[in-house]
Amino acid sequence: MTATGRPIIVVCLLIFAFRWVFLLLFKAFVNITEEISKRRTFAIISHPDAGKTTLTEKLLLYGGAVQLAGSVTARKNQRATTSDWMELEKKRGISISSTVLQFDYNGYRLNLLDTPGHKDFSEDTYRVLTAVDSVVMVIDAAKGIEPQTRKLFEVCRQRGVPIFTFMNKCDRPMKDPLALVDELERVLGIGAFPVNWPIGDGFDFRGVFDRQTSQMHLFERTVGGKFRAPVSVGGVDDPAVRGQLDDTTFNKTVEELEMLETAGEVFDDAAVIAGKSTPVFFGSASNNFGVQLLLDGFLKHAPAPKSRVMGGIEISPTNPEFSGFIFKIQANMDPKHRDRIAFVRVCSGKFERDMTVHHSRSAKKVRLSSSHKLFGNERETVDEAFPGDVIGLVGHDSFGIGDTLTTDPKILYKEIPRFTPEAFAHLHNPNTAKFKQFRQGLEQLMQEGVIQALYLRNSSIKTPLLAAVGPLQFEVVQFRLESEYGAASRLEAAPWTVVRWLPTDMKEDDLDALSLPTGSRIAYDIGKNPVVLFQNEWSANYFSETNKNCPLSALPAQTARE
Ligand SMILES: Nc1nc2c(ncn2[C@@H]2O[C@H](COP(=O)(O)OP(=O)(O)OP(=O)(O)O)[C@@H](O)[C@H]2O)c(=O)[nH]1
Ligand SMILES: [Mg+2]
Repeated sequence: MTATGRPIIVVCLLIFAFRWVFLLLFKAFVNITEEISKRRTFAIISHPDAGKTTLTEKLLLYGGAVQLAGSVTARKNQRATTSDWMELEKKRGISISSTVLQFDYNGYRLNLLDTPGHKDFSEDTYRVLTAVDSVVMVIDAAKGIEPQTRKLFEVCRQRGVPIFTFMNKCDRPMKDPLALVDELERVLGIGAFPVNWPIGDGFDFRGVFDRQTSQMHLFERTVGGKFRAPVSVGGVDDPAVRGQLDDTTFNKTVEELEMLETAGEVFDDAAVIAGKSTPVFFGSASNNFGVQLLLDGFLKHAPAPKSRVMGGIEISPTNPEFSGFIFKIQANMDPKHRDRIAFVRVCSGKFERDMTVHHSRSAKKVRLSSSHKLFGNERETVDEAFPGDVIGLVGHDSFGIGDTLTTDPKILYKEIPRFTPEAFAHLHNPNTAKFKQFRQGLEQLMQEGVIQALYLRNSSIKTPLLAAVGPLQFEVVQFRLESEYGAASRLEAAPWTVVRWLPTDMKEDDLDALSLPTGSRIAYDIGKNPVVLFQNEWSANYFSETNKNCPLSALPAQTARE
């Protein structure tokens, strides 16, 4: 036998001896690839009140995940939606915190994240955007693109996230649909392809024309939009469909459709996946009009989980090593279980309950025994999860937002954005007997990233100065302290609106030597990094003029360097 022939025989013998191992590995690879192809993980985003929670609710109804949609208006009767489950959300009728809902539909596993629209809660929304593979952008068809939608869109564009657009509230007098599509292109600078087109608007909104199948979908209203809307479908010339429309509505729709056809744009899947073009759907979430078409159209074109690039290394979802990162922490979701859930987006490999992983923050090995699939504030034990899935882990106090969990310690995700606080206040405990609950509640809310704590330098005040992105977050803190920890609190406004971080290597003497504008104060963040609090931007600029050797940063040094 030749010398070159021998190694080949050895390899063949090895393959034969370990054929079961190879077969098992191959099967596992096929299995994970198949599971990934079924996953669609997306967020619903928009300006406040455009109808995100209503749409979420209706997607659950059409996805078969709930039998009866809990209408948002029904909150008055204390019946909450699945998505807005917090006490304060029910009371105020606005979303305060993002919600994860996992359900199966048509062979897909959907991980849907409903986000809050208000800018004071945008930190939560932005974190969610790191965990999804696509978004549905909801626009109030009467208002067009509103400021917060534009900001969120920018974040999606920077991340290259594919965007699907739902023009909602077509049952109300709306802007001209051609003008709405034009606005997407002009204001957001993105290509827009209307997948369907509204037939009539306001009270005369009758349905939509599906441009991909050339079918008219005429809907019937159901009481309170609780059940799926009955629909009759037919071509433009179908007499049964034509007979249901008045001449004006019919002619206007046909005319607009002809104009769209003349423009000659075609659906470009690659442009959608690259985030350069958005498919546009029209409808009315509260009336269930166009929801099914949105869901089916979304699933047809939305991407499955893809690779993530971290520090120049591409981590494929099919990588056999498990990895994921924590993008949200929330305590007391279920009054029956007063515990804390860390939300993990699985990025690669297979998650198995009881597995041991490397935890990036502590650099320790941890066993993940309490894992859950989430549906609003309801949870169910989950034994395995695949890339794209969002799971909830309970019982790990050392977990923080941004942490990576992985079986390969070389993988480290740095996905989570940080925000500069713009609202400041002191929070006092008026009831000394409740000191423990007050402190425990505050610590928990800080871990969730709802607020940050700053400590004024040379101050006799013991309570920390709280810093938040917007003042509504203070309201949430006070409400949650009271309802979840039984601790009342008193808020005292602070005079600052701007915080800037100083170089971390500054010594106490250096701080003494700084020339501070009137009304400014030095403080320390939770990591003992020095900051300066200013009354306004002007004051911060003045500081930079007078302290030329002391650069200011809008974020702590570590984050700013990343
Ligand atoms: N007429 C009409 N009203 C709607 C429609 N969809 C939602 N609404 C109403 O719009 C209001 C806001 O709806 P939400 O779903 O709470 O809006 P949201 O975008 O989740 O709001 P935030 O989460 O607070 O930003 C509610 O009163 C809904 O009933 C619709 O299709 N037509
Ligand atoms: Mg909402």
